[in-house]
Amino acid sequence: MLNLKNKNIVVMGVTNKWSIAWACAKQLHEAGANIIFSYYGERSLRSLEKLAESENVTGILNVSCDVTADEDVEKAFNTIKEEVGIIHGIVHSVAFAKKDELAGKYVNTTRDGYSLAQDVSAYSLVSVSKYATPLMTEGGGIVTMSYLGGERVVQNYNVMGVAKAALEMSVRYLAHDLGEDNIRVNAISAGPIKTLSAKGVSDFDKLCAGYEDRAPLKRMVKVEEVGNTAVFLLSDLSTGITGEVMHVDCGFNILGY
Ligand code: IMJ
Repeated sequence: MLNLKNKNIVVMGVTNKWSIAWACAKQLHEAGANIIFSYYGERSLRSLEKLAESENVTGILNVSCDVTADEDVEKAFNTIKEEVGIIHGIVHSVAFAKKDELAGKYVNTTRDGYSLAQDVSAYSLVSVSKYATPLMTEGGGIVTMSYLGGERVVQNYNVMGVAKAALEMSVRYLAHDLGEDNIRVNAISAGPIKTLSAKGVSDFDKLCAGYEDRAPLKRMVKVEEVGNTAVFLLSDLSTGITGEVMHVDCGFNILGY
């Protein structure tokens, strides 16, 4: 049942070998899926080409997609339609906020910084869903990445936390809309992972140390565990699950202290 053979899955958001999107692609590939990568910028394309060679996970298509422009999202999915035909799943692993707004006080968030974070990190899922669903004629799954800072205050997460709150609520509204087409929409709320996006975060090492002490499983979550959950949520083992935000965080979110 956990077999994604002949399933075409779009993976958005690989920038380097630490990317959560890359871990998802590897696990999906191992489960038999055909992967279509969407990338943003030449540097990410070169990363994808290098990774394909070194880790033997080659996409059936690499397509450029700037998620902040509807025309570009539309164009990307038109290309996918022409080259591949139908798709069965999407991994949306895309987020961005200005670095200086991921430190200090949330009250100092600028209007521009707020819209940028919302645009790239939350609205992009809506736009992608709109242009991708016409290709999902056999039903399918959409999975996005969230974080605990979208439900509770996590120091420095600030404007990204508010974007993740919007993203998680979009998951529910999209699940409601797309259910009739047998398209399921879910989020994975991953524990902290040392990606490039996390490395610059102030006090990240301190946060990790506290995590290993306090999380029920007494360790950090592995990026492969997030990838495996994406496989599950895109497979027929999870056909009853939609609109869900699934914590893959070694249990950290249950703590009340
Ligand atoms: C990010 C910022 C502050 C605290 C944080 C994080 N904690 C964790 C993260 C505690 C775990 C990583 N995370 C969950 C993210 O969603 C990161 C998003 C992000 C990171 C950057 C860094 C570089 C940059 N812009 C960014 N935009 C989004 O310029």
